[in-house]
Amino acid sequence: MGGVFEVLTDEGKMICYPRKKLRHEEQDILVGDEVTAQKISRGKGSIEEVLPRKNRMKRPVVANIDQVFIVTAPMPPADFSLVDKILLNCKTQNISAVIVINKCEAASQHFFDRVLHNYDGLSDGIVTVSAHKLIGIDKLKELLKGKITCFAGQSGVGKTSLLNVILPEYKGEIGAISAKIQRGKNTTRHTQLFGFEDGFIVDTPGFSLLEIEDIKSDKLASYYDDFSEFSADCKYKNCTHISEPNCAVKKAVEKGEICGERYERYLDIFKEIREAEKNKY
Ligand SMILES: Nc1nc2c(ncn2[C@@H]2O[C@H](COP(=O)(O)OP(=O)(O)OP(=O)(O)O)[C@@H](O)[C@H]2O)c(=O)[nH]1
Ligand SMILES: [Mg+2]
Ligand SMILES: [Zn+2]
Repeated sequence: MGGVFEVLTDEGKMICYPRKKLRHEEQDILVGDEVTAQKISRGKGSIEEVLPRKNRMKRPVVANIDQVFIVTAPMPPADFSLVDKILLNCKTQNISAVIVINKCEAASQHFFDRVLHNYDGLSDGIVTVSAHKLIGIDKLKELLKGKITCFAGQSGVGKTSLLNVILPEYKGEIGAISAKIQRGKNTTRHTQLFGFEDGFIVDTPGFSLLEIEDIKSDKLASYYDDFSEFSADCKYKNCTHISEPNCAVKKAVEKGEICGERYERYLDIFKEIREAEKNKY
């Protein structure tokens, strides 16, 4: 926070400033980074070096994550495009992703069906939970063991509420949902790691915009596992499933074998990436 870092060492936590050299190189230090640090006095030190990362997420900004819990809920209205994008980022960074449906006590059957229709088989599991009614919490704890897990998702879905239940000593601030605009209030402001059962949990600020930067538009479809079983039958080998003739993916959408609203969002994400590419070159 504010250029100061908490580093966990064999001797406990140490408050560290980055070495001038690191600041000079403009090498950013991320939550989750492994670093070498030099002790200066009791509980204080300096970060000397950032060690190579096994992965890094752009949003939320974290490094060296084993899995992401993509938290979604019926309230505020779920943004599945954001879920798609977080899934895409997990794929490119080799991070497993679990979809967590929070506020299950307030969700309709239609909502569960919709999540399943969109994502069944596309993540490393879908878990139904409620932070308020303490449903599914043991299952989450089981999944958290020994791993570094990042909670990600829209503002107001209940990431901090879940963490508070899992780790009562965390005491993260919880925000109400704005009744007027039906949105979370961006309550969590920074990303922080907390130890839990030989692993770590990371609470992160909610967000709504996410730019896909490391996937080229013509490769986007290759990250959609739900398309791949059909795309072999497209007329063109490099079919983007947009307007090409004899596209097996589009046919599967028409027959309801691929989730239609997920395909519609694919078109939007494709367009977004195309626009960004145009502006770049
Ligand atoms: N009905 C219901 N509401 C919940 C549940 N869990 C959290 N909430 C409510 O959802 C609202 C937002 O909760 P937070 O935990 O602050 O959400 P967040 O995802 O951390 O939001 P940001 O920090 O803004 O990203 C609060 O009003 C919570 O009381 C739940 O299981 N059921
Ligand atoms: Mg929060
Ligand atoms: Zn096609």
